[in-house]
Amino acid sequence: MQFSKDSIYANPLGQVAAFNFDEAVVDVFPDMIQRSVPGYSAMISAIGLLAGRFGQDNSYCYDLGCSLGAASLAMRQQIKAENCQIVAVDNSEAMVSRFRSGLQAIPNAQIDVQCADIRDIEIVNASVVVLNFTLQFIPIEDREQLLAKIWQGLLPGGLLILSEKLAFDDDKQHELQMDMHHLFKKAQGYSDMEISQKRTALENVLIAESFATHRQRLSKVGFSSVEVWFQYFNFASMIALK
Ligand code: GEK
Repeated sequence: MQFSKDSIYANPLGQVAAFNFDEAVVDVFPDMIQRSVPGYSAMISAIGLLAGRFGQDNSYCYDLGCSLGAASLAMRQQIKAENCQIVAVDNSEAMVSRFRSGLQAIPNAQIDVQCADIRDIEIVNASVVVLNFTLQFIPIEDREQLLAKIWQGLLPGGLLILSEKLAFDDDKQHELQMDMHHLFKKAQGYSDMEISQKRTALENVLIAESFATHRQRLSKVGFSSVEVWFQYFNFASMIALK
């Protein structure tokens, strides 16, 4: 599949429109996420390993907000359980159609790709649920209900992997981590203007919360244990056990 280098915000834009996962973003998505999310590849590989460990026979593994399916494909490689099916869901038509065409090159991937809002789907008989940088795009008021639905759909011994950009309650820490992320993006070749225009585009679209807030909400809906297993500046991935 052909993808391009991300230069969406490389030229000055009079008015920066709110970020949205359209065709233009899909065209550059692998490059964009790799150069914007510190540790992205490491997290994707580990999601595969976790699914290999937690995937149960005759169950589903959900990849919610799957984009082009990186987490689904990593899980597919590692799951050894019998009849353990992957359901990948995204509400961006552009993402879903590109993911589906990529899958044609991988016979027997057996990933059920659905175009839907993850707030509207049923979650049943799940051994693994992945929210890899997706919850941050769901309005805050809808997050608890979505996580409660996931908890209910998980089997005993089930696992939720929740990766998010984090906010920090301490202002100094928050500034430092944001600055370090800025430096990370500069080191990946983004200019100050690109970084700043992307930040504007994401304002009110990506709403980050602190680990304490995530942990509290996950516990409230029923998860028995929540820990961070990976963090690189203000990007973290948590595992929540049913
Ligand atoms: C990866 N997980 O490569 N319903 C369904 N999908 C949604 C919704 C929603 N309500 N809101 C946003 N999305 C991927 C990366 S990207 C993260 C995930 C990023 C989808 C949206 O269309 C996009 O594809 C994805 O969530 C977020 O492991 O770009 O920072």
